[in-house]
Amino acid sequence: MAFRDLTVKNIEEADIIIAGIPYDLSASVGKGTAEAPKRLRELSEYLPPYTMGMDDIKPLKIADIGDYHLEKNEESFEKLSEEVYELLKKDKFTLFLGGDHAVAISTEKAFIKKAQDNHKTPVLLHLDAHADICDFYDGSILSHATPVKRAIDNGIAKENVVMFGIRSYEDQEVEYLNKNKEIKVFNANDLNDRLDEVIKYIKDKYSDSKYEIHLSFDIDMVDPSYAPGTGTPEHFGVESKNALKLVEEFIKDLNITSMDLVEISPALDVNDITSWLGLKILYELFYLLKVKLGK
Ligand SMILES: [Mn+2]
Repeated sequence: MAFRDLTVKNIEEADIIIAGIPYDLSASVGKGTAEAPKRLRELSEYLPPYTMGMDDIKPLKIADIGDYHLEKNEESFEKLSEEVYELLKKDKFTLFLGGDHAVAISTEKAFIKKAQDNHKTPVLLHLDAHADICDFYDGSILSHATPVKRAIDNGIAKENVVMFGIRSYEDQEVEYLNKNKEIKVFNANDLNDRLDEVIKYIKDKYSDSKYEIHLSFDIDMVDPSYAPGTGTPEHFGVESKNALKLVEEFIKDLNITSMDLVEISPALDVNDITSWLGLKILYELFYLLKVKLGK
């Protein structure tokens, strides 16, 4: 049973929701991320529901609703976005397991709409080695290099897009980021060398309850020595413990209501260490969500 000792059948009884989006038709170099939801579920059967600090995660109840279907055309991305929007209306923390980063085009569109319904200001925290702010990439607007640009097109204000761990840029991204300085970019060195400062900046800016926040976590933000199983590895990345601390602090103190975990490729992995890294991070976050929900 996936997510051992944590799952319930009924969404209404669940504290948080998990959905897979096994799609990798837009990855440019290495592929295989479509297998990640399945592999993460398989490995989770072996992961005991305790944190590093021996805290019991079991009071947190998870509904794993299975996988969404996505094809490489605009209709399919639109349909997924509508399905995700219906799911987000349940008003429970929702975790999407990709898939390549293109899946966030749909999840973020749904998130923006739902935040606006709630009269909240949507915020996107983009954790990645890459800015993913191309307008058009590999002949498509629906690429894993375009989700942040699509989120802006779909109504998120540029000053409410923040990037973490970035260390690789296309020409068009450099041009766009130079022209739009309100998009804050922290590179991998910023996180490794002054993590507390970065965390404080974000908490000072986004702790107000008027914000609703989506966390998009591309595993390639983490250094490839910890996370080799990904299609576009970039060296000099974020240390795994710094990645953990960053997302822990965000989940603890910010109004994050949805999250993507994307770009894990089991086929490119070594002894599943990248999938395990994703799962270990998720389980620490599950515990923090449990505490936050008063369970
Ligand atoms: Mn990405």
